[in-house]
Amino acid sequence: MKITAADVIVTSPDRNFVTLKITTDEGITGLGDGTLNGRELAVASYLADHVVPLLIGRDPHRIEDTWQFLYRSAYWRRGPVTMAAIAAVDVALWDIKAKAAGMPLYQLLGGASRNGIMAYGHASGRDLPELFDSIRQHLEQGYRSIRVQTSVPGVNAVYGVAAQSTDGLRYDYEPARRAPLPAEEDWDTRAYLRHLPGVFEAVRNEFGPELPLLHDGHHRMTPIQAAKLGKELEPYDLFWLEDCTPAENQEALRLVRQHTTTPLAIGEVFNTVWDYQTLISEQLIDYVRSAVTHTGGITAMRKLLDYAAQYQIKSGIHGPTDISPVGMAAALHLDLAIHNFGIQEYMRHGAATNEVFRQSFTFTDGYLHPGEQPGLGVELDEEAAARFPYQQAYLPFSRLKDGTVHDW
Ligand code: KDG
Ligand code: MG
Repeated sequence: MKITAADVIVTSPDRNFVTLKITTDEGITGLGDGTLNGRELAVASYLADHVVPLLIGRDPHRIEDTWQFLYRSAYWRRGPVTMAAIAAVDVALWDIKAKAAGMPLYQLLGGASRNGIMAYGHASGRDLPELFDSIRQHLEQGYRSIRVQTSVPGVNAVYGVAAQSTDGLRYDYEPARRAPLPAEEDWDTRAYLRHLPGVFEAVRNEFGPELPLLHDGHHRMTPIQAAKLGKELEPYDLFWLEDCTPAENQEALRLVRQHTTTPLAIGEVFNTVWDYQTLISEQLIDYVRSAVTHTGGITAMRKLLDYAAQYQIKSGIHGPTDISPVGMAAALHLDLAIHNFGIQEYMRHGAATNEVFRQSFTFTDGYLHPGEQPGLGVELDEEAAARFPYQQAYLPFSRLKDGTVHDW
């Protein structure tokens, strides 16, 4: 089999997505996701200008060789743009291989290790009544694990609180904003640290001890602040505390870990196994948060998660709406196959996205399943995609009260 064409499709149904479609001389096609929120066109150019010419004529079955060739022959290594581009190629090749085999992709990864994939959804509210309503809505939609994000008194706009998006410019389901400039948000870590434990106490009192609860600190704390929060949240038995510090400093997690038994999840902004080397080998985290889309695809994620498994660290694959249905499907096949599965993030895409990307996965009683179609189980409707051209969009950023830029 030979690759005869590779097309980069940028579409913006509910938000921007970058999709690579690889076509072969046997008529089998494969899809890969290369979406990098707020920097989509950089990946589209990396693919179209630098990678597509290298793919034509290659044997699509040589997935490992193609991965190593793209990673090593570029000379310049790692980074979110490069690794998203490699991921798009890798996932499209796995899609082709599985379609050629006539099997759903998870079968090629070793077959199912479980019946379904436990997923968590994003509940949020400006105050407790609104937060409780949001949790109830998620339970009604079938979620059995819930991420809890809340406003902080004195702070106008907080990451993850959907009801605060009142400017009409944000996407429905995530914080990026269709506009020529990023939105500015405010932040006060001390106010957040005072407020959050009380919110979790109230949620536990209302919803009982069994419901798995998660929280995302979104990189905003120093190590000692994160240690304090982790310790104060211990009575509320979190499933995980995510991104408590900006973890490009892996050593910072040693300090957090010394002080708290709250499980820690990190890695949605990482893109290779090297970003986790200290975190995994010293058992400083409990869950790997990388996205298949941002970490070099299934080939690289499988190796990363196998490495994590040696240290009893589990998966918690990134699955917000900026991961396209193609990237989500790739995650679901991997989730089903690996032994050290932990949990899968699942935000719902909007109706327009579901029209562009036809999917075969199911969500029943808290569990996702990728379905039994050969390949990934996702089809791209290119005519529908063409109706939604790219729109410039940015993630917000934060400033402290005195005007200092802070981690968003
Ligand atoms: O593009 C940025 C989002 O993917 C990120 O803000 C979402 O933190 C996030 C999460 O945990 O889903
Ligand atoms: Mg996060």
